[in-house]
Amino acid sequence: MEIRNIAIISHVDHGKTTLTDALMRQTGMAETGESMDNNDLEKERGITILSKNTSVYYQDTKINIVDTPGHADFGSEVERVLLSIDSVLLVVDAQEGPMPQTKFVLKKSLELGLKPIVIINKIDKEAARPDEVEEMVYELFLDLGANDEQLNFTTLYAIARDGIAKKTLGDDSEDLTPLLDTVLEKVGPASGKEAKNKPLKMQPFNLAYDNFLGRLAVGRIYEGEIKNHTPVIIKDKEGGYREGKITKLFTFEGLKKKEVDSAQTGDIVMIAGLPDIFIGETICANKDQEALPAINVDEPTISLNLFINSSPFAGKEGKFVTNRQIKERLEKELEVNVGLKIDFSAIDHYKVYGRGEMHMAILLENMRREGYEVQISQPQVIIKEVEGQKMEPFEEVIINVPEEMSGTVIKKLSGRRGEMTELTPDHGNTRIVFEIPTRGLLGYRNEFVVDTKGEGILYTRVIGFKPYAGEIRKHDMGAMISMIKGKALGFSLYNLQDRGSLYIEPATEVYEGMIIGNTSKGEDLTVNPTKGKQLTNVRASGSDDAINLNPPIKMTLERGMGIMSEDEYLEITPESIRLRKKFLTENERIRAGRNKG
Ligand SMILES: Nc1nc2c(ncn2[C@@H]2O[C@H](COP(=O)(O)OP(=O)(O)OP(=O)(O)O)[C@@H](O)[C@H]2O)c(=O)[nH]1
Ligand SMILES: [Mg+2]
Repeated sequence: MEIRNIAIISHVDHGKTTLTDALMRQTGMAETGESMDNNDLEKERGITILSKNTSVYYQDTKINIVDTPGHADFGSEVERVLLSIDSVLLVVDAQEGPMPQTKFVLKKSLELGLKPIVIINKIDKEAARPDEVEEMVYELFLDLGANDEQLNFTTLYAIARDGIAKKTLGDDSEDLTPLLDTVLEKVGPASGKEAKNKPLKMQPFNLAYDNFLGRLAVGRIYEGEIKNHTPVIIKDKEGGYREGKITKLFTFEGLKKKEVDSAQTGDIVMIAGLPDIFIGETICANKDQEALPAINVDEPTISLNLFINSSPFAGKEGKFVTNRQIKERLEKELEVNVGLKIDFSAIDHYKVYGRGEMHMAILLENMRREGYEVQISQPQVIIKEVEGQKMEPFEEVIINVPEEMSGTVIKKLSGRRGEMTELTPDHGNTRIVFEIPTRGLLGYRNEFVVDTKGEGILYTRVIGFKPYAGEIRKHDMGAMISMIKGKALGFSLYNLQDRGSLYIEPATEVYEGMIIGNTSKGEDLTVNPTKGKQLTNVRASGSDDAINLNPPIKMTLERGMGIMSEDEYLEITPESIRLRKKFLTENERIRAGRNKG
């Protein structure tokens, strides 16, 4: 049977998974309602976090499909996938047009010599402008240096949600047949005869984990055949090799994995039995074979310290709270989370290194769902030294805001050592592009939302390490800190809300040292949120319910990571996310402050 290997790529939310699901449904590989986004967090957030494999059969051909995540924090994962497939479906929203991540994934694809098939999706949207968007995509191909062959791309129009693809906008197609036909026509078979007769060569581009089987590797067979229960040689990036044995072998079929005895050249398989296998190594039949070109995994850019929860409320909500339980969980994470690094050497914490705030937040969110309690320190940018020079990660920030807000945005980013590289009008809005140290960007997102009244759009993407940009002064928000343990009362919160924005609502249990809000003045303020009503202050109906409280700013993982200061911890439990001072009493904080100075 012939094989085709493709990946679906796009900016976040443009419809990759919806399209993949529809392809599976129409080829009989999945039922209505089944989706590639199948872990809880993906379902809840409505985004793809991990790239995943499936395959469908069409006209006696097996089409392996990798559905990739669109969020920029996972960009390096998409890059790895692109090395292992033969073509991509580039999905572009018919209203939004090409967005920052469209550009990134297209650029990588073109550099690798792939010939994308373009799918203008969501043509059913009221504000869809497929012709205009097609033109914009063409411009983007040009800008990115596409060669003639690549420029001559095929465009399809789709309503992925309804499982429809068309070759021209006027077609009355009712399913995805035009897309499947295009794939067979435009994407070359995964291997020729020559490769088939060679000894095995396969390369993992992803990892997975199974409680019984241990680490699993997902990879493409470039040459020869892979057989279950056979010994193999693993060639590493340093030119060394080690021995191993395949103990289980799977191919992908719809949403399932199918256990097989052997698989052919060109196929994408998942194997068990190699507990120390890593991305980009070459699995082959004998040690004299040449290794495939290595696949690089991008380095982490930020780090944070992870502790056992030491707050006065520790252990109240979590099932797993001990050092040992947390360590085991983190070790398990390393089996699959390729961009993550963890240093276990410190006595009182684990140092976790990741690719961005979202990347870190997903790990922590998964842990709290599973019943873990932890607390973390403020995320820090990784600074390294290369040939005597201090280097730090930089990001490209692409912003779209109403014109009148652009001044504030430019001023803030410039103040954080950003350099503007583009400023263009965009349909009544302004498009602003900055290059800025990640350090300057940490915590900016929350300010951006406030400054642009929620109307601005902000995308960021790591572009690599560059020379250290010098000191960045950020004006820290002050914290409103509870001086007491107890239940917050509406009456006290009402009085406090003039002095800043609150993170809690009435009846929230608080403890001494817990941060219940920020202060507009910018200085820390210790308060009592549990104070009862004083008779002289009773007004109107006088009941707590009648008090007009502003809705609190809900503390989330990402918000907490963004606004926390160096002398604070974020406490993360299955039920709650609380910000607290490292030193819980005011006396301790004063003493610590003195010692520092
Ligand atoms: N109107 C309309 N909405 C669509 C269409 N296709 C997908 N959507 C919606 O767009 C949203 C995002 O779809 P997904 O398939 O999750 O997007 P994605 O590209 O996989 O997103 P990430 O994996 O997070 O990058 C969902 O709410 C879909 O229902 C379409 O053809 N028309
Ligand atoms: Mg998706």
